Amino acid sequence: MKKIVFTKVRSRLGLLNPAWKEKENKFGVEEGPDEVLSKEFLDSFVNHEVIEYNFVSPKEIKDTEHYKKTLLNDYRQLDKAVSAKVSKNCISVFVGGDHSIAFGNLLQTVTNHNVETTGYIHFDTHPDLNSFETSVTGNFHGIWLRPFFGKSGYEEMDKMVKYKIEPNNAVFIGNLDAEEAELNFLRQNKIKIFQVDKLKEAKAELKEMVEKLDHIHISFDMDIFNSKIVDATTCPSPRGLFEKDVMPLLKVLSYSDSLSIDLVEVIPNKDKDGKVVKLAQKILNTLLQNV
Ligand SMILES: [Mn+2]
Repeated sequence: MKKIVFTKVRSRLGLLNPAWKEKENKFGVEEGPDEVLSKEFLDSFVNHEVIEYNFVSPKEIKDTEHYKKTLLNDYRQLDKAVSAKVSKNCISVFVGGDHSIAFGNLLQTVTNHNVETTGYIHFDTHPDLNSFETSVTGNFHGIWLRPFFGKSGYEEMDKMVKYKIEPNNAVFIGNLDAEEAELNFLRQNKIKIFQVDKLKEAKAELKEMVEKLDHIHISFDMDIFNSKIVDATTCPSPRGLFEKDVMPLLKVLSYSDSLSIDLVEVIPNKDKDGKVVKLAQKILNTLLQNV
């Protein structure tokens, strides 16, 4: 049985300013990891280990330069802590926090696995592919993925990413709500996007990837779901998907021999009846059912 290393990243550092299309800052996404990875949930996995890491609060940030330096420093520290425990043969699961914490896990993936035979599956309403130049908000939660495909506009950060993901091995799933610069970047790199009307095709594509590739990294943002079922998240999505759309795809992915997973953007203090936390746990359980 493979060891699962769960990393709790208590962070909302990806949200320096109110999120895109949101009027004000929301607080509490940094409390997501402790609710999703409750003791009861963790105890159901026999062979597991837990790493905990707290990021600097955005309240401490003075200006853009300070923001970039703080991000760099936090990700270097996090990388040190995680590298000591995660290897090629483990399943690394990062739970956030805002989506940018996934930078730390994907860094592990491209370092520990051969990128030529690694697939990247992004479940999200947003592509997170802005650069520091094109981002309207300047928030790293909309930029973090860019260095894995191109340049983010912050060289030091880009240098941390030693191997890029093959655009051919990347798939985006969700009813995208994206900025023009991000859509252009996706088009230029010919990255496949599957919205709700193409989920049959998505399932076939994921099946092929599971068979063909040695490793699959799944980055799962809870805002892929319709705001009717998930509103306890930073950017609720009125056009988002439902459980019946997403679960069959996760089942297919659970058959991969080697996985790494991010689960992000749960805000417990807005989740009055605990439904969103339960759904987040169900997603992890579905992906990890064959471990
Ligand atoms: Mn998102």
